[in-house]
Parts: sequence; structure tokens; C-alpha cells
Amino acid sequence: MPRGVHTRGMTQEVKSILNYIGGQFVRGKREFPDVNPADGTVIAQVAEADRSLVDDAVSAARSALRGEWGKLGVRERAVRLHRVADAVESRFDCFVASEVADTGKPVSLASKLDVPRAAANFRVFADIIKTAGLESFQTETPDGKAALNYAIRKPLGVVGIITPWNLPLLLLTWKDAPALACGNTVVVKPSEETPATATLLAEVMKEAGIPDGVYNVVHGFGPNSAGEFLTQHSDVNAVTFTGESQTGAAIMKTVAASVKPVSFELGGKNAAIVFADCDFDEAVKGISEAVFLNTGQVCLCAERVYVERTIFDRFVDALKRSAEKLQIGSPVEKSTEIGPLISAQHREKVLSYYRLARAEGATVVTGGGIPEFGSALDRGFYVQPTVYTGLSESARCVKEEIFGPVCHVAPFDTEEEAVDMANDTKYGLAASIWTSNLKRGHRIAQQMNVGITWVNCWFLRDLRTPFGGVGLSGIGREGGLHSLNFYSEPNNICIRL
Ligand code: NAD
Ligand code: 6OH
Repeated sequence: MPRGVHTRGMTQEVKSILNYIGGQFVRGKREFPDVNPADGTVIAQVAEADRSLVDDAVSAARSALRGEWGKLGVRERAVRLHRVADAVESRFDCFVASEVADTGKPVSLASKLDVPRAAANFRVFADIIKTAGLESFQTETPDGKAALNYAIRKPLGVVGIITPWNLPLLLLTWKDAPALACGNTVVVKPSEETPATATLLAEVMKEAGIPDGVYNVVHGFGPNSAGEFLTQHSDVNAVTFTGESQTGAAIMKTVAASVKPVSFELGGKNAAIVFADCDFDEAVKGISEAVFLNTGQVCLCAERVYVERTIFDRFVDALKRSAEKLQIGSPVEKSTEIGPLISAQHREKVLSYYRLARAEGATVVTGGGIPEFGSALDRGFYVQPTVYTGLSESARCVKEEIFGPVCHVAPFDTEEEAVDMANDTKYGLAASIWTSNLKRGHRIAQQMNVGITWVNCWFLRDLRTPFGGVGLSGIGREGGLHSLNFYSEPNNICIRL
């Protein structure tokens, strides 16, 4: 049996990454390179799915709904999803190595966040689906008798899943796990920048006894490639997407023709508000993580930090020292905290904002350029962790998502001013508030125009909670029952008694 990701040796030298359709690993007519962002080397050739392979994947997914998978009860589906989690855990090092090679993220991060969360995503939704109920109503009828209404959950059918490159396996499984828990079949289109773990997961699905055709992977790009072919497909019942807001808008146009339900987790320009009464060291540590984790490539990252004026200078100085202490280097080194950005193109985008910040009149507190290593890493897509001050609230660098290791810090005098500045954005994904006055924490959290607010923490996740954004940050909520509600259709049954 051909394996989807051909690997050799301890260094995880990946050779070719294949599509996975109807239980078979499939090549395409064309290939594209998969590049290691740490040194610019090509680590794999990826099989691109053309329209006919996307058709094959969708019809494999449709057939699988009518096969063994469609007949399985909830309990047995949950057992299989736990087996998927077990299999991810048993190949932990392989997933970590693939994710690190594809994304350039530090091995410490992939081991702590991405791969454990993939397993947790399967376990959580396997458990939730077993206990999730739906409403029932005893209804009085006009003739004085009664009827019983109750709803059951049915799968949507074939779900198209399109994911980005920043947390590839975490975000894919965040959608795949609840979709499968609800009894759907899926066709996944991972980012062209990070194809490896989606195909590795296919090997795991096979081992875990997920029937052929239930989980399919097509590789390729967005417009006029696998992404668009999938969203256009008339036999795909719903599309769930994580990525840029503009891409969400393009997908929305495409799916409008066939009125497909969508769930969108999109970009952010998230604010952090730091009050003078915060635990100073904890706030500096927390904001440093919120700005620089994954080289700033997390949709939840704080790119706007508002600090009460009385501690502003001290805070900026402490954040500068924290940024300068971060270990930048090879993602495979255990001590590395900051890896490269995902691609040369994305680095150019981030550097264009570094130039723009200067042109807009920013003070560069630290960073603003490219680090030098004197090694092969100089061919990687690194930028320096960067902190700016001094921009006006209308500056483009304060308004637009940069998606790099960078923030702007601005002072505020009153609570109202801080709330107004934090909310003055077209995005609305997440916010964090740092204060030891919990009354104030609650008060401000309730005024934030976002989907997720953290108080004295950041990116602390309970997978049962609603996750998503307002405005340009998305449509709908996933997490816990919210995911089940998207990935299933309630069918209400009314019985006259
Ligand atoms: P992207 O929008 O460029 O690409 C995401 C995916 O969409 C890729 O698989 C891509 O091939 C595909 N795609 C692109 N155009 C398409 C089209 N026309 N039709 C169908 N598919 C298409 O995003 P990215 O650059 O990979 O990721 C970074 C962005 O994702 C940032 O804006 C970030 O904020 C956002 N993001 C949001 C969340 C969230 O939960 N809100 C999570 C992670 C990332
Ligand atoms: C965006 O980059 C991070 C998204 C995180 C989640 O979707 C999650 O479930 O933690």
C-alpha cells in the first residue's frame, strides 16, 4: 500500500505528498514544491488535484455516506474518533517533525500546542456527540389534544474543509473532528504552504478504521485550483473555512450560487488592554506571548496593545526587553522560540508593513528588520520581533492585519478611551484585558465587540466554548455544541398523540 507521505531518515526528508481519495493515495497531473521556511529548501513535491480529482474526492465522500459510515451509530463513531486520537499520539514525533518542516514553527510549540490539540480535538468531539441532546416540546393542539415535537441530528452530507498554514493540523482537526462526529464525510483542502500533516492524517484515518471515502484530501491552491473547485462543487453540502477575510469573501460569492451553509473563522486585528493595576510581570509575559507566539502568525495574536499612561514607559521598556530575549533560530532546536515566517511572499508583506510603520511616523522600540545568522538560516524567511509606538490610531499599521511578530503600543488615560480604541476596527475576533480589578475586567469584557475575550490570560482554550468572530473576523461559532450545530441539520419530528 503506498503511503501518502514518503519519508526517509531521522530528518524527516519528505519526498512526495499525495492526495487521498476514496482510501487511495493519488498523484495528480501536476506537482508543486513544498518549501521549508527555515532555509528555503524544497522538502517535497505535492500532487496537485485538478478538477477531475476534486470530483473524484467529492463522489468518494458521497458514496461513503451510503456505506458503513452512514450506518454507524454515534457510539461507534465516537470509538473510532478516539482511535484516531490514539493513532495521532502514537505517531506524535512524526506529526511534530512534519509540521515543523512545513511551517518553520519551533519544535517546542508544535509539541506543546499543535499536535496535542489535534488529538484533543478528536477526543472532545467524540465525547460531546455522545451526550448532546436536542429540544423536545409537548404541544397543545387546537382540538385540546396534544402533539410531541422532538428534533434529531442528521449529518449535512459532504463537508468541504479549507484551512490555512499557520496552525495546519490544529485547525484542520478542529473542523474535521466535529464534522466526522456528526456523521458527515469530508473533503479537506489544506493550505498549499503546509500540505504534509493532512496527508499524514490520512494514514492515521486508515489505521484507525475510518472507512475509505470518509476523509479525503485534495492538494492545491485557491482560485482556479482545488480550493475553488471544491467550494464550487454542486455536491458539496457545506463549506467550513479558516483563513483571510478577503478569501472568505471570495468563497462566499462562490457558494452563493448553490446556497451552501458556511462557517468562517477569519482574520483579526486584536487588542490587548493593560491597566496600571495589573500584575505587571504576568502582563508583560502574557502580552509577549500574545504578540510573538508562532512568530505572530495566530489569528488571535495581539497587534494593538493599549497601556494605561501611568505605566506606559515602564511597560514598553519591559516588552522591548522581553522581545529582545526571545531565542530566534532553527525550528528544530529545542530552545528556539521564534522561527521564520511561512514564506518569502509573506515575509515581503510583513516587511512592507515594517517600512510603512516608519513612513507613518512610528518610533521603532525594537526590531523592524531581518536578523542575521551567518548560516543557512539566512536563506529562511525570518524577521525580527518588533515593537512600535507613536502611530496615530488611523495609521494603516494600526488598522490592517499584519500577521507577523509585531505590535503597536499606545497609551490611554481612561477606561472609556481604551474601550473605544480597542473597538475601533472592522475586525472582531479576540481581546485580552489585564487588570487585578475583576469588576473592571468583567465590565470591559462585556463591552468588547469580539467573539472571545480573555482576562489576565490569552489563548487559554476550553474546547466546549463558542469560538469565532464578528465583522471581518467571521461568520458563526464553532466549539462544543456550536460545532455540532453547524455540522448537523436538526430534523424536527412532530407526532400527533
Ligand atoms: P488564505 O485565506 O490565504 O488561505 C486559506 C486557505 O484558503 C488555503 O487553503 C488557500 O489555498 C484557500 N483559498 C485561497 N483562495 C481561495 C478561493 N478563492 N477559494 C477557495 N479556497 C481558497 O489564508 P492564509 O494566508 O493561509 O492564513 C492566514 C489568515 O488566516 C490570516 O488572515 C489569519 O488571521 C487567518 N486565520 C484565522 C483564524 C480564525 O480562527 N479566525 C485562524 C487561523 C488563521
Ligand atoms: C488562529 O490562528 C487560531 C485559531 C484557534 C482555534 O481555532 C482554536 O480552536 O483554538
